[in-house]
Amino acid sequence: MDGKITTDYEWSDASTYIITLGLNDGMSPPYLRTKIWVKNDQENLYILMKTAYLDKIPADKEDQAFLYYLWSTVAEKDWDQSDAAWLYQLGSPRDLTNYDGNAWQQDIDATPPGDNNVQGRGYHDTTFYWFEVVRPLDSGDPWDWSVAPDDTVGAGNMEQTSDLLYIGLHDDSEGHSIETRITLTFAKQPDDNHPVGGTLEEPDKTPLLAAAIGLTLVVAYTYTLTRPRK
Ligand SMILES: [Ca+2]
Ligand SMILES: [Ca+2]
Ligand SMILES: [Ca+2]
Ligand SMILES: [Ca+2]
Repeated sequence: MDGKITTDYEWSDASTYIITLGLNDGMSPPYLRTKIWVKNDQENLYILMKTAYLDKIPADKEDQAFLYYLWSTVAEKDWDQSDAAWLYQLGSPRDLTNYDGNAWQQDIDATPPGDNNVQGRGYHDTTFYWFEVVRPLDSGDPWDWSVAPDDTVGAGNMEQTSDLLYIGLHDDSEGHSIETRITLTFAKQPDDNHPVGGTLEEPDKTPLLAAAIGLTLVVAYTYTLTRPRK
């Protein structure tokens, strides 16, 4: 998890998609075209994101990437639980919780204290931001999401006030997030040992419109842990 494609095969079995990040849940510019590599091994979710920033925002070593999830413990209610993986170019990744609509708390500072279950980092070259992240599907930590193969997260409830999953960049110098909502479905391990897909979907950018016409992305099952190394 060094923030880049380290070897030819590291991300070769992942599904790839193009999404667009923006302000206001992705609706307003700057629009940042982002390629996503995504896969799971039934224990962890792996994401690599490559974002074109040139001419849209100035390159900045403080800019960060994130994946966060807001959900409710009561059906059809507003979200009351939150979990985020936050990635830096400089410094260690953070595992967050207790979002109040403005600020997050680190799991390790929560009561009772949780663990940092996030790995990953990023960097920028002269054209792209690159961020790589791993987070468990179910860490056992009360301050993290708990998902399983075959689950779908981020689809939203009827009013889209919970079950919300976001991915994006945090422009620290500007104090705002350039992001978009996505829906992830985790593929199950197939019985016949052939890869199967799940879906990752970018909802329509129109707020409160349930009908999603966005991109459908596939979260492939990965054999990274069992495949012989070259
Ligand atoms: Ca890597
Ligand atoms: Ca945690
Ligand atoms: Ca957390
Ligand atoms: Ca910046």
